[in-house]
Amino acid sequence: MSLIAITRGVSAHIGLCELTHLERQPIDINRARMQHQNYESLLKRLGCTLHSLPPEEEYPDSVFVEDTALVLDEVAIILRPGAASRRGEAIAMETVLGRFRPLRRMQEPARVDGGDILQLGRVLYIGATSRSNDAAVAQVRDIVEPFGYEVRTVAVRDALHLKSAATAIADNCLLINPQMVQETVFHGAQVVAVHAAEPFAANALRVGGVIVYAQAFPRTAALLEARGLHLESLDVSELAKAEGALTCCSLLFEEGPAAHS
Ligand code: CIR
Repeated sequence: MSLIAITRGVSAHIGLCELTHLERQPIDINRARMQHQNYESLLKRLGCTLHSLPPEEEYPDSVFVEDTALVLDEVAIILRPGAASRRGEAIAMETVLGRFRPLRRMQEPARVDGGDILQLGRVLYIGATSRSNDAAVAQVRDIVEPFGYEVRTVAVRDALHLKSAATAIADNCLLINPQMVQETVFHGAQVVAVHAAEPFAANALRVGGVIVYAQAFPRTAALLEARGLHLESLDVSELAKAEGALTCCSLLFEEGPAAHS
């Protein structure tokens, strides 16, 4: 089975992105595009089949494709992103994801970004943040429960998304910032805390047995390597100015036994 990675090029207007916890800084579009290309090249080198979509120039944040959909083995849910400026991004994903999964669509008034949905086996944790609401939790639950998934909500402090605060680094093991999310909410999962001097270091992208990780967090990287994890580090500093991290820039999933047209 092959791992599919869906990405989208960086909009020339990324400087007009949504920002919640960061001050606006100028973003060098050429550097941002170079960093994004390096990200795509690394995913290919790690064995992903890359579907690189062209930039959607009118959507400043559209490089952050993770927020547009939730892809499970059985179904893909086209989400309603929490920021009104981002809603249109999800529409373009329907055509692409429809090739791989049966589709369901989140309906108004529900809203949630994919960055708020963390899958650990058959459990989906949904962050309660400024981007999500109870209607989204209810709709996701209705769609996924018949497939045997459980949905749990998680309180998140001072972070844009749940996956700014916690991401999986191995089966049943999470990298977390304990200031942003309580480790006990992840029933039984092992947790590793980020280095205290690196509060934004909890977003890691697991690709097979490799952890794709931001160069900006060397102290947490050292903690992870000391645990025997294989890291591939990337400079994503320009994308970070748009409050994006590593998981945000792709939708990653197994191609699956049968494609759906
Ligand atoms: C936003 O605020 O929506 C974008 N500037 C950043 C989105 C990052 N996405 C993610 O973490 N999943």
